[in-house]
Amino acid sequence: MKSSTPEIIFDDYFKNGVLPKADLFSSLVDWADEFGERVALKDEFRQLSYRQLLEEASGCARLLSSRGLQRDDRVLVQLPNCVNFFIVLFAVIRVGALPVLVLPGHRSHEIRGVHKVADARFYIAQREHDHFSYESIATMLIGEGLDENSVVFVDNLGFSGAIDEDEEDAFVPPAPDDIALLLLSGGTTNTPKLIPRTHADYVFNFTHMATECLLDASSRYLCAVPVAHNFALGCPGVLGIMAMGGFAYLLARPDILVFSEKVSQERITVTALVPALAELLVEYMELGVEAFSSLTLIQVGAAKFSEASAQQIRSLLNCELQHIYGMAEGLLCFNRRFDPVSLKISTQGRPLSAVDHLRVVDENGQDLPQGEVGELYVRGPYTIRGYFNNAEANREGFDSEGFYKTGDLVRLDEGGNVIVLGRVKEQINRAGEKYSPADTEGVLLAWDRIDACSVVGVERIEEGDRVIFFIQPRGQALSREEVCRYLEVQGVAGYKYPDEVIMVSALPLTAVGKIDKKTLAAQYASMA
Ligand code: OOB
Repeated sequence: MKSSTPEIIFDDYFKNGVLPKADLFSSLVDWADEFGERVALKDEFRQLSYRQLLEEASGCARLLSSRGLQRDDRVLVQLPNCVNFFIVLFAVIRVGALPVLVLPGHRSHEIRGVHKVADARFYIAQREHDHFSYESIATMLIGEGLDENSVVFVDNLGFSGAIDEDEEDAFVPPAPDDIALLLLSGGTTNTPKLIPRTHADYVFNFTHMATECLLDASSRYLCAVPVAHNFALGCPGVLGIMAMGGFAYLLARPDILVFSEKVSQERITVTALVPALAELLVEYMELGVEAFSSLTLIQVGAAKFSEASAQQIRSLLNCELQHIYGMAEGLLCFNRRFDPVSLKISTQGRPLSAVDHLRVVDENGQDLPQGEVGELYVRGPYTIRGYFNNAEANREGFDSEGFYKTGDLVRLDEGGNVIVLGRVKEQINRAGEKYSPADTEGVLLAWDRIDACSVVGVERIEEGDRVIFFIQPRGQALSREEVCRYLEVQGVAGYKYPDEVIMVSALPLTAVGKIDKKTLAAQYASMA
């Protein structure tokens, strides 16, 4: 399937040799040739060499194909960090189908929304993870029309089997600008947005990140944030590590004790963390840093990380700290290893590619002079040109020249380093997990105990957004516990639950009659 809105500027990335003529499965074949018996991946149950990964992914592709999976079909993949994730990812890609990478924390509410846009043919999950049974999600999907035989629980399957040369030709190799996978956008609307990443742009993304981060075959990566997230998957993430012949350990739950145990057991050299986890790590390291002595690089991204904590990590560990400002839509900015310390502490670094085109604009989309604060617009070789199957989001989210409107408020310093200052988009960022308040508001408004409500994220650098539900109840006041229980029954992901619930008799309105969130946030600040 071709990605949308082909434009000359994007074709030029191929003509000028910026984007590689590569695809993901062929990359795995190359890695298996080059790194063969080296261990590529490990989780709490098993480990796989590059060669074994190729064999299992090929076996899984044949199995899925025999169950009816076809080229261009969308496949909802809901797996925790585990070896199976990569077997399934490469298998689906091998068939030419499109994996839709949903998070293990998503529940039926989110998956139903994604399924509506993706119109998926298959659901692949682990039967149980973190005390939650994914069978309930499968049942919901079957109720929505998914074929029972298209639900695959991977823990019951073996994928091994030698590669059968005859069957090799059964799968047509993709073109470099075909869509390879669909990532999820944090969302600013109540309909989820799917982000089509092409083979060429994603291979570019992870190989260049790995090179720029100076990774090599001796690099050992601990994957502690969900690998379905672009950060851990390809920035450089597990795919970047594999492109260099390194090793990745996949941690299914981000528990700080297990994290530290694995760092020392597996002699981990590099890891990626969201600020909330990095803060926990700082606290934990104060008890002793011996367990972390193998670490040479900690990447922190997905939300703003405070300068104070960045300083603290640097002073506790003899290890590089790298800010990464990125987005599933593409653009990646980060500090380079040889940047001066002051830049590493106070900026989110420079773009990955010399041809990433960053503009800082005012509210009318007009360019601002260098150094001023405005919204960041970006266009470049690995930034998408449009969402999957979503004309409305494409009209709003991109300008007429194909620039993606990030919704982030930034300033660029003279050296082109980005400093993220806030956002103009209506989005909650809870420890790196993003979502649209409008989505949760929709669920709440369907409840007959609520007349009106507003979900407000109050930005707090140290802890991520604090999420406040302002509720105008119909009748009796509601407690936070009652609200959380309601969200759970509605199948809403746990990271969307409120930190506080405040009852109000009326909600303030703006001049045009919308709920005035700025006033609510100011009222909340004055209460604290
Ligand atoms: C990463 O990707 P997404 O798609 O989950 O979220 C993107 C948004 C950005 O637009 C920005 O609002 C925020 O997350 N963000 C940051 C940040 N990194 C991301 N805000 C402040 N400081 C940072 N360092 O979050 C993502 C994707 C790839 C690599 C790293 C992060």
